[in-house]
Amino acid sequence: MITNTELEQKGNQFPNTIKNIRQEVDTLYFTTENNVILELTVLRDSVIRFRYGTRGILEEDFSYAVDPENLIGYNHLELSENKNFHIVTTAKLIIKIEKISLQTKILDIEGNLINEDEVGFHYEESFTLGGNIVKMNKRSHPGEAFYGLGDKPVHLNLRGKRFSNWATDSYAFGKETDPIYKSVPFYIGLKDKRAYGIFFDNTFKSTFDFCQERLDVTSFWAPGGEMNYYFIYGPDMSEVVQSYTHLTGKPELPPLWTLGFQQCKWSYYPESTVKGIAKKFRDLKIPCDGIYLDIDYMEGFRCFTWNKEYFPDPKRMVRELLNDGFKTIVIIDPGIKIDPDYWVYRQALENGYFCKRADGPDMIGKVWPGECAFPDYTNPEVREWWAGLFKELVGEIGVRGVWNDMNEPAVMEVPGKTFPDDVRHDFDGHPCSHRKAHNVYGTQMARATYEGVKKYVYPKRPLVITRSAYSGAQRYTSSWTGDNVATWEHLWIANNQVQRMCLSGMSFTGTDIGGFAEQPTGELFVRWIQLGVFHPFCRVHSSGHHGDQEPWSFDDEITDITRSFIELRYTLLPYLYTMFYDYATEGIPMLKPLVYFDQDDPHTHYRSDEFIFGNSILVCPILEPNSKGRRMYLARGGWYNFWTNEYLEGGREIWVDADIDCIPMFVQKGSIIPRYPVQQYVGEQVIDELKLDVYYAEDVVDSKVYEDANDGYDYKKGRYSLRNFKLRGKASDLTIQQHKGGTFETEYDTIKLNLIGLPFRIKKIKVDNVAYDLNNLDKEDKYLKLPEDFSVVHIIG
Ligand code: MIG
Repeated sequence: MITNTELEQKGNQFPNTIKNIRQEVDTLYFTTENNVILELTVLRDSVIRFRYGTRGILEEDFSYAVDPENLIGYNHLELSENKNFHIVTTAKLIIKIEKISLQTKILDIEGNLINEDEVGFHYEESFTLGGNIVKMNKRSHPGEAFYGLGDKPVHLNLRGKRFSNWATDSYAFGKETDPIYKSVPFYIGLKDKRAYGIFFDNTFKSTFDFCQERLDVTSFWAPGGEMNYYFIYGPDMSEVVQSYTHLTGKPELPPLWTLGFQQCKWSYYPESTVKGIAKKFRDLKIPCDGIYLDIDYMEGFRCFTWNKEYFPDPKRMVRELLNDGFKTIVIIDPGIKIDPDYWVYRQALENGYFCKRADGPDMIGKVWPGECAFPDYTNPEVREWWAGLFKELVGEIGVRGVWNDMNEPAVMEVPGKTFPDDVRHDFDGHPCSHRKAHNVYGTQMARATYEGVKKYVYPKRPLVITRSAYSGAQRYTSSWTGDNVATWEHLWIANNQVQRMCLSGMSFTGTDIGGFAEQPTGELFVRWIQLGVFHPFCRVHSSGHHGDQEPWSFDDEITDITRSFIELRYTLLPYLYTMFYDYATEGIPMLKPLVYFDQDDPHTHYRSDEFIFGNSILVCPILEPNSKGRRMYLARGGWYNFWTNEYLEGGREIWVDADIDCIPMFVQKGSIIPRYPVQQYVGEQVIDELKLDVYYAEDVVDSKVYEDANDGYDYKKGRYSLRNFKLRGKASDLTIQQHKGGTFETEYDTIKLNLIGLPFRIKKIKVDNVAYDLNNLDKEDKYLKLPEDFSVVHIIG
């Protein structure tokens, strides 16, 4: 027998001595004697790309995740050498490349070691599949902590564990199930108070090992493609996350109603049921903005059709729901039913838009409609066609949002629950197998959907929700965490997942509140609502056969508490919207894990229950039944109990009372929290005043409120209102300055200040240098009423 022993037995191969260096503007090429190339690009002083080729070859450069326009702007780049190393110096980093091994060390500009290769880049040639298995080993240090990686349903700190990234339909997944729906090959390391990030932009099934196999090594690898990673330096975790989000893209502002409450079910049908649910929300005065139609609205699960028996006149229904403030969102799956009489199937077939097997036939698999074929969304022409399919659904019928499910892609009754590896994809002109395209399939579907919804919902803004995602998906879509379960453990998972997604560039995420599978008790439901109203995407969803899961499905007490928390969310809409504005403009995560908030405090490194909602509200969910409160860690700094206004110094564990109608919640001193009145849906009322809850601090604290027309694109032409506040507190006075930007005129002309925690009795107030009649303060329920365009208010004790 003849065997190719050389190819099969080479094992791990390592770069050897550097023989040649070449520089092209911001990029350096180091080539070794055995023909390994390291392409090192300085994107920013603190963002360096490392890319390795073997046999002297680099692949054609292409990424779905990275937005190339975001990659400019370093201040300094210098190449030097000493006996053992070539040295690249930027304004923030020193990168040493060892001459005999190509191994790298990265130091900050003061010379502190941030990250270094252990054996560094190595590879194995893959005879069976072609190309290389590409590998990277980094040295890890005791106490180094790791965060990120998308939707992993585990503790925030990833140390001691190994994970893979391969989008997987994971019905009723559990704590530690891996992988699940999303692939975000980005992690953050925190060592000696300094944070850095590594984004391994490789779409194959990558694996990350955080000191599990070897206590002092973190490694990552993939069975194909290139070793291609971005090193992102902080030293603050916030800078790492913002740079990563900048690199992989930020979303546009969503319409404000998508931050309102959303009610979903598998499934609400027929029309009378949908209407009945909507009416009940209004009758019970529980605010709600979005109502969702799951797969049963379609004719035999054919996308872009309606079951006319259940929904005889969808356009009328959607309009009537809208008249009552409900926006309709429908599900669209990737599987297209094989049916020669079905126009969507025929169009795709005739144009060759379906994914094909290696030998030519279409990829056929079973999903809800039965046997289906699947559009290849990695083909730009297919995406354009797909976008056009939303013309009737969105443009004519008036659907406002689309929910993409099953896009891992999920296939029923087959091993692996997805496409076989040999399926072919266009990959935007870089043809490849499913091994490479699998993890981006869902994102490219959501992207095509986004383009369609955006076009036909114009001049309004679109909403897309996806289950599967790869890094960068946040540019097009929001997401939810898939099929969770109505258990207390899943409430813990939900809390960790949404925080993790926020650290991973995908803030606009929520969980199926109450649990998708099985049925929650009223108590679990209400504890989940109490957490869910603080998640950027806030939707109740559940599977039909497990009973009802509307706010009124339990008992009156649960209904009342649920209402009060949904109302709380609606009063906080301007705060949420401002938070989204910071995310959309600067990549700031909407929720901040405690470690992000205060990485210098080691107590935060293993904390995951507590998080910061926006910039200044610390929330800690109740995660156990029969609780009257809980112990929690109050982060360092000064905090006011949201419910009692009691002031506490943080940096310690405390017991907090929180009976069934309460969640532990604290506001950071110096904050100004904007509030709207309760509305049953966004736009129900003219907002005739903005309330600002002002939490006194003997300090100088900045805050802001962003507002615009809540929908549409006028804000891009400057028609927004951005109020920047500077609070200055002293022992016996408090001043608040306002600086207003943008040309949007808010509807209200009054701002009402609610002063909390003032350590002195007010003797005098001046508004833009005019004395304010203190008698009014008593009349106005202790609120200080100011013209909305005030410049400075001075409160004197
Ligand atoms: O195979 O459309 O995660 O939210 O309700 C199940 C029906 C398909 C899975 C989604 C879930 C949705 C359900 N879908």
